[in-house]
Amino acid sequence: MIYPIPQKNELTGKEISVKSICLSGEFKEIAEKVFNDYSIPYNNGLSVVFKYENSKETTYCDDISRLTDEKYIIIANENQIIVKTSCEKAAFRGAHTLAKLIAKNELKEGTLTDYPLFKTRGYIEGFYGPTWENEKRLSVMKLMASYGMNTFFYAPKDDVYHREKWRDLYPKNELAQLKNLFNVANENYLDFHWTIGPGLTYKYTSDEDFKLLIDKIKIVYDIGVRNFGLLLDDIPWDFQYEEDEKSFDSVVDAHIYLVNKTYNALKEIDSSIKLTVCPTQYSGDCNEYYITKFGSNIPADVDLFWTGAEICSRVLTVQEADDFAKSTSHRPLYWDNFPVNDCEMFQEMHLGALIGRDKELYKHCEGIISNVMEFAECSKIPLTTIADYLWNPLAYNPDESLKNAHNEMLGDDANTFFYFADHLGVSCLTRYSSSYMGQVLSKVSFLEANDKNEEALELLSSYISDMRKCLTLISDTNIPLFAELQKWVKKFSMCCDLLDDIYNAKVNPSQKNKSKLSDSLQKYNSDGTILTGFCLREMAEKTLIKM
Ligand code: LTM
Repeated sequence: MIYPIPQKNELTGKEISVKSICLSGEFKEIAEKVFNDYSIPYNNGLSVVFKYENSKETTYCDDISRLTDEKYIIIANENQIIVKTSCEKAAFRGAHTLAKLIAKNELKEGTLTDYPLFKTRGYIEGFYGPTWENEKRLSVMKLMASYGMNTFFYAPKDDVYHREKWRDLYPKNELAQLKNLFNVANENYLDFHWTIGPGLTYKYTSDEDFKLLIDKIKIVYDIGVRNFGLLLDDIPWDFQYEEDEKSFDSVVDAHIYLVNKTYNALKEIDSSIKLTVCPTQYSGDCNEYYITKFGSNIPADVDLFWTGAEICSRVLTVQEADDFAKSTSHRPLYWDNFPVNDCEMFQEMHLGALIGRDKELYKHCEGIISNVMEFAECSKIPLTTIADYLWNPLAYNPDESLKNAHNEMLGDDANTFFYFADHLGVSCLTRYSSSYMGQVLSKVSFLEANDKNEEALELLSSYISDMRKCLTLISDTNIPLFAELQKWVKKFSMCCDLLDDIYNAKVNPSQKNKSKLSDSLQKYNSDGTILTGFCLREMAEKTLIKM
């Protein structure tokens, strides 16, 4: 199985074993770059033609009744493979799929027709906390593009030039970095959106502030960016300046005024500019005064961010998307606050798969943009599942997608890593975690209840040994993913000690072992880092009671 799961995979004939290929056709160069990334030789081998075709077959998706520039068709037989697309972006997508099929030895004769269901699929660096290093940004971009995402929003709350010092221009170096980021996004067919959040200090009645805002946007325009965002989230609900207070009936009127003025100024610079806005009320029931008035009074082609019923929403539903569209005249562009773990979520590590988003949501919204964690490597795991869901929500299976994400990140170590990842599923999407540990510990209790103590101890001991192997693996801070996880690794180490003490207390219920278990339980509980579910504490407490 390859991810994201293609829409119509009818490659069901004879297996085609490919050692190397020979690329030709209009999009040969794009394909070459992709095949390079998968280390598949592309000079002497099976003929693969990346063919330009602008027809209904290559641009129209019947089941969603819309045109797309991301559709591709792979026609494979043992003598030749043809990839038909109408443009570069679609060729890039087709090349990734073909390369994955070849790399996994899954290529067969037949036809594969593929396109995404959600129109806008991406992520936003929009969290509070240390901004991502540029290298990390580039690496996440490449991976997400290979999973079919098409959008990146630049909005780090702690980039001072984005929010706190929005009036200041980027120093030369930082602007050059931004340009590099924009270029890499382009190379990977990701729409790059640069955003600004002036609302902490912006004076709505000030011509000077407006000029500063547009001048700053112009500088980013000059490096090539054409998509902009005006973010008014997490700013005061009352006016900061007397003049504003006198001039506007309410905050929403000032925000509408600013959005329209900005929109008109940007369209004057270049009519192709795209504007996205984040309102100050960005979650709720959709029928509140602010959001209804805001949405109804800004241009129809301005995309409107919405995080759902809550700031970090457990579910995103078709019903709510339709309610939003009815009251704001805009289909929501979801700013999905998963996997982000900033602010009060700082003790959690959100490594689970995306769940709780309706399968049919793609028909009712502009798209989904996921807010990431300050931990870039860690973010890749949930983001990979998000990319899968966004490409093909109808075929999306969270458990299988998560397994693939682990394989993508860890290769052969994925099975060992599982013993740790089992505990990192808690987030706004679910409070349920440690599902495998729960199964093992309840089996241990069951065996004990049936007087099969030896079997119970054997099972516990073998589980502890797997956990210890995992601990050795994840303690290697040379691996970037593990380096980011050290706070949770420390707690995992305490968890292994606690399991050892439970085991020893069961084997020898002495006073010494009792107090050791009691101490390590206390130590484990007093560390605020969130790791295992209740099953571990329950076993420790029950063991103590029995002693
Ligand atoms: O969600 C939005 C629109 N804004 C902020 C984000 O920047 C922040 O990362 C998340 C999660 O804490 N919550 C917000 O309110």
